[in-house]
Amino acid sequence: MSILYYSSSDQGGTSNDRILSGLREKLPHKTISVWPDCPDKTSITTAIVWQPPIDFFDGLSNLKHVLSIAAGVDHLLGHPALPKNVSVTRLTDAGMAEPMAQYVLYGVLHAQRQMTALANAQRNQLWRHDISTVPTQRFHVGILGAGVLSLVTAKRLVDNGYKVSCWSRTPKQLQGIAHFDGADGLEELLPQVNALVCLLPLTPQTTGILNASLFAKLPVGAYLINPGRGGHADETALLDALNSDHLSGALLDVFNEEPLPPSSPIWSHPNIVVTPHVAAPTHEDGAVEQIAQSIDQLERDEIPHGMVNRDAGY
Ligand code: NDP
Ligand code: OXD
Repeated sequence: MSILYYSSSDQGGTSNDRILSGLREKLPHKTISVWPDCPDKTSITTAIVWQPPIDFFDGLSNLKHVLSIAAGVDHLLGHPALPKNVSVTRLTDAGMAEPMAQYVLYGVLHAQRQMTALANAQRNQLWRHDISTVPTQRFHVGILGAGVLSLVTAKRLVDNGYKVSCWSRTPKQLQGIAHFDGADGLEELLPQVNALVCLLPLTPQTTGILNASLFAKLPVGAYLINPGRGGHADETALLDALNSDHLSGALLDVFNEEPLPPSSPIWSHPNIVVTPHVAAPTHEDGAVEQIAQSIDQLERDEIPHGMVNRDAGY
């Protein structure tokens, strides 16, 4: 088995060199080439990638497995040249759940303590003593997603006293967390929440889910936290919902176009906090450990925990 490695960038402080050297240390008997420097493309059976370029798969005629150096696989499943017959495996937690839970907790505190209104008051030298806070046990956080990152995040919020509900495609029983599923479940959940968190994968079904119709179903003053993917949000509809004061603010980590272009009105919107796709960067040691384990399982014809259902899109 020969491996081909490619990563588009050192995202969120993650060092690709460190992942690569970690993989070489962990898999000493494997040949690991770094795209495009690959003398014999036909020897490659496994690819380890983040955002592979358009011609990455050219000539990889014996490719069997592709492993994502990320939790999301939209960068792969949306690739027009990804061969149909290869397996796709992603990272599951691998050190990302903790920073994600922390990021969302920060956003929820920001929303609950009305930090958007208070920061705007400071800019205008206004002593806004009238701004009040919803008590923690009544502050309801709705999380779109009930997967690996959502559940750790939900538990962190519950542990901090918040009322939490998760929404997902399939029904579930969750301890201490209310659960909603399907289109009807979403309709029921949205009007109840003070803050909405999007932790969905980007699939054809979830693209544009944060749109004008969804925002209209949220109560006035609700706050949006999106560390999922930029493609989940209709950014124009989001700006409209903020400008009409239907939404009180948003914490956004992901955008339709990344890096967020200088011309985007999102940069300077007083009610938006922008972070540059750093909510939960890939943890180098966690990624190396899990990728090496998945390769080992794939070689033994076992199904790794992070094997993606290509039909479902995640
Ligand atoms: P999982 O696959 O573990 O969880 C996905 C959840 O979304 C599942 O609960 C799934 O439902 C639900 N879901 C999928 N499609 C639908 C749908 N059509 N309707 C309703 N629910 C749906 O993913 P992770 O928790 O590991 O990661 C989630 C996403 O977080 C990643 O795909 C990535 O986009 C993003 N991410 C962002 C990072 C950042 O730094 N900003 C870092 C890491 C990840 P069900 O349980 O029924 O299958
Ligand atoms: C991921 C990400 O999906 O970093 O892991 O966005």
